[in-house]
Amino acid sequence: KPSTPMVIATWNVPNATAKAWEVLQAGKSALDAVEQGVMVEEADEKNQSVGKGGLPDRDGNVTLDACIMNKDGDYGAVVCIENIKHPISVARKVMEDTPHVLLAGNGAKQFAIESGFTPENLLTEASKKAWEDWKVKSEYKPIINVENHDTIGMLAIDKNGDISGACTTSGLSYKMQGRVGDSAIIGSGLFVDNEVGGATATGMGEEVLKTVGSFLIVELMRQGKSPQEACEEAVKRVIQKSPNYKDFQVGYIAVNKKGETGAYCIHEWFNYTTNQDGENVNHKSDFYAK
Ligand code: SD4
Repeated sequence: KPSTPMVIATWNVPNATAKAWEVLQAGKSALDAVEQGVMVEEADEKNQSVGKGGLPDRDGNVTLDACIMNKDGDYGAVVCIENIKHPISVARKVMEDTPHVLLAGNGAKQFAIESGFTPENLLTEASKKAWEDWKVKSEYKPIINVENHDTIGMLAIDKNGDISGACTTSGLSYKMQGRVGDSAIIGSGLFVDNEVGGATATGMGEEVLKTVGSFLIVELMRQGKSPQEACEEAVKRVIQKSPNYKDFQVGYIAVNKKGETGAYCIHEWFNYTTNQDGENVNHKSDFYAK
C-alpha cells in the first residue's frame, strides 16, 4: 500500500533505508534523509560499489560519482572524485554553496578539502586484492556482472510530501581512467521533479546515459503512467537501442507523489528496499529477460 513518508533504494540496503527513515522520523527533510541514507553505504567498506572500499579503475584508482536533487529541482554532483569517502555530501555542497552544479576530478576534490572534508585512502585491502587478481588477465570487458553491483540510488518523501533523491557509486569496476557513468548525471542516474516523482538507476551506465532513463521515467509518470509502467518503458527503450542487452544489466526504481513505487530491470536478481512506517522490506524486481 502506498503511503508517505517513505524511502526507496536500489539493492538490499536495509541499514541505509533505516537510517533515511530515522531522519524522516526526526522531522527532517527528504534531502537530509537521502544524503544520510546513502552515506551509510559509502562508509561501508564491504560494499565494493560505493565510497570507501569501492573497486578501482583499471589503474588502481578509486574514483567516485555522486549526485543529489532537492524538492526545488536543484542539482549538485561530483564525478571522478578521489580520496573523499562521502561524495554525496560534496555533491550537496556543490548544490548549496557554489554557483555550479557539477565538479569533476581534482577540482571536486579541492573543493571538498576546502569545505572541510578529510582526504583518505579509499582502496581497501580487499578491493586492492580483487584488482590485483583482475590484473592477472586484465580482461577489459566493460560488462557488468549481472548479479553483483550495487550502486545506491535512493528516493524519499518527507512529511510535507516533498521528494528528494541521491545516487552514489564507484562506477564500473576496472573502468578506464576518467570514465564517468550515469549515476551522477542529471536525468540519467537520477531525476526528481517534486510535482511528479523521482527515478534512479543502477547497472550499465553507458546504456542509461544513452536513453536518459530517469528523466524519461519521470516524464512518463507526468503523462499519467504508473511508476511501474514508466520503469518498464525505460528498460524497453534500452533494449530497443542495444541488441546486446543480454550482456548487461540495467535496473530502475521510481516513486510518484502518492508514494506508489515501481521497479523493472533487464535481468533477474535486481532488488530494492523500501521503508514505510519504519519497516524495511526487500523486494525482487520484475525483469524483461525471462
Ligand atoms: C555506473 N551505474 O557507473 C553505475 C554502475 C552501477 O552498481 O550501477 N554499479 O555505470
